[in-house]
Parts: sequence; C-alpha cells; structure tokens
Amino acid sequence: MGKTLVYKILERHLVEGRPAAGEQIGIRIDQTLTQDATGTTAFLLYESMGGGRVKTDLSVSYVDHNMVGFGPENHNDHLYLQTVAAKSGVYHSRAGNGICHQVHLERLGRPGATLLGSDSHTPTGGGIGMLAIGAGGLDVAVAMAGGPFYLKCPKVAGVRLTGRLGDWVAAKDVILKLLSILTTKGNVGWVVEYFGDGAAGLSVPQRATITNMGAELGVTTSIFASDEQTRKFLAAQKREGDFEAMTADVDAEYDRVIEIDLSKLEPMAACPSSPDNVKTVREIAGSRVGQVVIGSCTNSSLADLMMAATVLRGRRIDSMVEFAVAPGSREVLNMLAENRALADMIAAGARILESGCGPCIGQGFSPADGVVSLRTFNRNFAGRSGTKGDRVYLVSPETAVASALAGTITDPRQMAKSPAIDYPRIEMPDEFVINDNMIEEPPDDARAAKVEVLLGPTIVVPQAPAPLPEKLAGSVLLKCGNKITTDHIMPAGTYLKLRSNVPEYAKVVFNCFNEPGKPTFAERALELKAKDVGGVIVAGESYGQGSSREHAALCPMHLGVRMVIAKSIERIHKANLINFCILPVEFAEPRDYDRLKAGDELEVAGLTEAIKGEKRVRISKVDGRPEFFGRLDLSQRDREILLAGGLLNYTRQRSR
Ligand code: MIC
Ligand code: SF4
Repeated sequence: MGKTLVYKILERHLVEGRPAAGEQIGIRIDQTLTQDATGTTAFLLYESMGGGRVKTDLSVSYVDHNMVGFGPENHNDHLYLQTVAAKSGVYHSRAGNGICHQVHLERLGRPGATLLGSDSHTPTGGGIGMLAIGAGGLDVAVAMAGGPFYLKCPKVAGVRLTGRLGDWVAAKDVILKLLSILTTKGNVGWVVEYFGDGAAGLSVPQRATITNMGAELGVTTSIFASDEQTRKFLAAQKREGDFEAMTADVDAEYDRVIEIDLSKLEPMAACPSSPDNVKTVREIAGSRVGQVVIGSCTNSSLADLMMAATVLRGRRIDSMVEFAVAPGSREVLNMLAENRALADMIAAGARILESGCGPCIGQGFSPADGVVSLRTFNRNFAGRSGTKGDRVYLVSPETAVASALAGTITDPRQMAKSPAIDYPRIEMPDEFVINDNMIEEPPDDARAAKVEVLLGPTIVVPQAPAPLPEKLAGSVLLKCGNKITTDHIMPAGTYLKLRSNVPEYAKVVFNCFNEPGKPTFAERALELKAKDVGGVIVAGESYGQGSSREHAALCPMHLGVRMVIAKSIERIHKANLINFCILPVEFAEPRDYDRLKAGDELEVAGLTEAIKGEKRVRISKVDGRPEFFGRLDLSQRDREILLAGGLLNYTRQRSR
C-alpha cells in the first residue's frame, strides 16, 4: 500500500511510538514559530525550564498581533521578545514585518520539514508541503529545548481536487466548501491531504489560504504536495535551494476521500458567527454592507491584493462602506507600493492598515452596531471583531471587493456583467522583492551571553500549577453549550495586551458570560479557590475550538479551575489543559451533561489513582443524586504530566 505525504513526513521525524492511526507518537521538530500574543508566555516558560540556545534547526519569534500600543504593554513585550530571542539563538521578525504565517511561508518554511507554532494557523505552512502544526506555547517551548512533540498519530482524509476554479471563484471558496461538509467539530485526530489535478493547478498562495483555514475544521493540519508550483514559489522567493519534491505515492490509501470539483464551485460565505455557517454568496446577496476588510493570514498575499487593486483601479468604494486593506507582509506591502497598486487602492478609498493581524483579532476597526462586516479572515466568532452582537461574514477577496464597490453583498461573478470587468488572473512574479532586514539573525554564543533580556514591569512570570489532590472537591462554576471557543474563554480585543500578565488577564476569563451587577466568573472562582474548592467547567461538544492560546487554560488554572467535563474537547485546548494541570474529562454518557447545572457540588475520590491508570473516573454529586462516569482519554505521557503537576514541573523533574 502506498504512503500518504503526511505519513512520509511523520516517519522521517519519528522518535517514539509506532506510526499507525490512533497511536501516541513523538516527532522531532525542525522549526518553531511563536508570535507575540502567545510568545511572551512561551519564552518565559522556556526560560523557567533553563533557557539557553534553542536546539531546533530554526526558531523564529514574530511580532504581529499586539501592535497598536495603547499603553506600554505592547512595546514592553516587543523588547522582551527581541532580547530573549537574541539570547536564545532565535530569529526575531520585528513589528511591521508581517503576519507570522505569511512571512514564514515566504521566507523561512521548508517542504518536508516539521514546524510547530504557538498559533493555530501554523498549518499555513502546509501550502509548501510542510507538516506544520499549531500547539500551546509551552509545547513549543519544549520543542525549542529539543524535546519531541507528542501527538495522536492522525487519520488522513484525502481531498481530491479536480478541474479548475472559474473566474471570480477563489481558494477561499474551496475551504469554505470543505467547512460546509466537515464543519468545525468532530474532526479531532484527522489531517487533510489535498491531491489531484485540481490541487496541482493551484498556486502556493492559493494552497496556503486553504491549509490556513483548515484550522477551522479542528484537524491537526492540512497539506499539499511539494511540486512544481512549490519550486516556482520558492524560486521567486530566491530560495530554490530549500525546495524538495515531496508527494504521496500514487496508490496512497486515505482513511476517507472527499471529492471537490473546482469548476463547479461558486463564491461562498461563512455567515455569523461560525466559520462553518456556510452559504453561497448568491443566497445572501443584496444585504447592505457597512464594512469590508481584506487581510489576515488567510487572504493577504500579493496575488490577493493585486487582484483587488486591479479591480479597484479607476473606481470608487461605495460611500457607505468603510474599506480597509491589511497586507500580510512587508514584502507584499512593499511590492504593492513599488508597482503602484497601493496608489490604485488608496485612490479608490481604501484605508491602508499595518501588515499585521489587526482587525482579525479585534485590534481596531470594530464594526458599528448592527452593521454587516465582510472580511477575508478565517474566524467570525461572536464578538471577536470587538463589537457585541457583530455580524461578520467571511468571504474571498473577490467577493469582498465586489461588495465594497456595490455597497451590498455581491456575487463577484456579477462583475462580469455590465459594466463588464474582466477577471484579473494574477500571475506570480518571477521574483519577489526581497528585503529581510526586519528579520534579525541571532548573535553567536559569545555575543548572546552579553545580551540583557529586557523584562518590563507589565510582564509577570507565570506560576506553575499546584498538583491535583487525591480527592477533589469541586463546584460547577459554569455550564456552557456546544462549540465554546477559546475566544469565549479568553477574550482578545482590548484585553489582548494583558497576555504577559496572567493575574490581570485572568480577571476576564469567560467575560462574555458575566452579567452586570453579578459577581464575575473570576470573582466566583477565586472565592472557591480561597476555600480550597476546585472550579469545574461543564461544556457540550467541541469545547475549546479555535485558537492555540494557552491562556485559555493558564488563566482558569490561576483562578483555581481543576477540571473540565465536556462532551468533547478540541485537540490543542485539551493539550493546554493537561499542560496546566486541569483534568480534561469527557462524559462517558453524553446525557449526563443534562443532569449537571451551575452551582452543583461534585466530588472525585481516588483522583490521582484514576489518573495513574484508569480509563474513566467516577464523579459523584454531593447532593446525593447518582454518580456518573467521565472518560479519561489520556496517553501515558499525559497521565505523567498531570501527576507531576503540569508540563513545566514534568520537564523540570526529568531534566534533574
Ligand atoms: C487567533 O487567530 O485566534 C490567534 C490570535 O492568532 C490565536 C493565537 C492567540 O490567541 O494568540 C491562534 O489562532 O492560535
Ligand atoms: Fe493573526 Fe488573525 Fe491569523 Fe490569528 S487568524 S494569526 S489573529 S491574522
């Protein structure tokens, strides 16, 4: 039986376990990336594990999320990251150089390599045939220290792409189509591998849009072959030397195959407020639009923005639409400036935002109340834009630009009608304009030893958790429903700047569920903690969707949360819970979910015994009603980490 590309790369990097679906394996990590919103914690934890020069082939620290700078926090973080990177042998991509995933794809990613990133959209690297996986910052810190990354060996879904995209239909529509099939839940333990003649015809930036937004499926990663398209892209980036051809065997067997005929696709949109609430643009056309943004790590390549600029040339944005463009990297921005496409966009009425995450993570440009906002991003979770009750639609740059001109949601294929606008098919340049002077190379050991790491007063070193008790007395702090995202747990937006200060940031855990005039989640949790009662969160399916932010475990841990009981928990979040010693439990009988409510007092006797080797744990309700069982779906290593009091303690103990 032939091998999938995913398994070929996994086998090359295997250091522990057997490469068969469902088995726990450890793989060697060649490259890591961190970004500033998760990176400060990752580096603080890396330093508390002993620090020193990283052991990977390449590690990069990017600054792209926290850049607005209201108050000193953001700049303090940048200075810490710049100096700690120099000290640790890590490359540092400075604020303004672009979004980590876009820059990494352009300048540093390598086909066939493994990349671990403290950001859920790390799989963007799958666009050039990397095995690129998102994880919590502490897992990335361990990889920087030379430790393997542990995961459940995945099942592989093959997506056979055939045909060719029609005019005004985009790569974004491919991934939106797949989201409509697979949804955002139920895909834990899978990876997606694209193949077929349709895949071969897609350029690297198109592929990267698809692998990027694969994060929304909840799969471990997504990948395309490294082929002639990849070689062309790397050659245009003047790094053909990094190219290596890598594909699946022709007779590779996938665990399931999904067929998508590109020529049959039409423009799609993810409607409020989930990336899998997908409809065709045709179905929702006509609604008034108040805001349009082209940007984010999903859709801000040179090709995307050149397409938009070409359509906008000589035209004007609708007078009731605020339209903004955030180029994914400085390379893209610079090229748009040099070829005057930037001038075309400015003349049409575009506001030009920084090369960074910006509005995608609620850093400004929040929509007005009740207004429809069209964005080329990957997430439209409720409130993520910074506006409560927001109405955010995720669309392709083609749909975005057509709608910005019309002032209403518009199927871009309308552009071919009167007055006809030809679809600008943008070819990749033979050479990108390269300028890496904002990627700082780390100094040699002698100079690194003299670097002073700047730790501003707004940066607080996170504490390791207390070990779990033998018998847990707990109280249900919150009962929530399905698809609770890490944005629900730890809001970003104006709170994002608190990422380096856990005690402060923890005050807004589950802020979206707080009610005016009543004690907040954090206040209630701290009250329990003072009485030595563990906080418990009860949730439905797919708990912890979305980002890799380990603050969604770290901050609840700080507040004394000790257990999450859910119908199912997403991969990265579950790992983060274990890393910070919060027990992840899944209902053995999903209907037991209905028997719990906020305020219930629970007891788990023999907790550490159960963690040592049981597959389930007995949970009793103190009010006398029947007990129920929770499943412990944990690897041996997960169990050891929990018993050690979290990954930091576990790593310290093992290095003694
Ligand atoms: C996101 O898109 O939600 C983020 C912000 O990039 C997160 C990381 C973070 O919360 O810092 C992610 O995707 O992992
Ligand atoms: Fe940044 Fe948005 Fe991409 Fe996250 S999804 S890395 S916030 S651009």
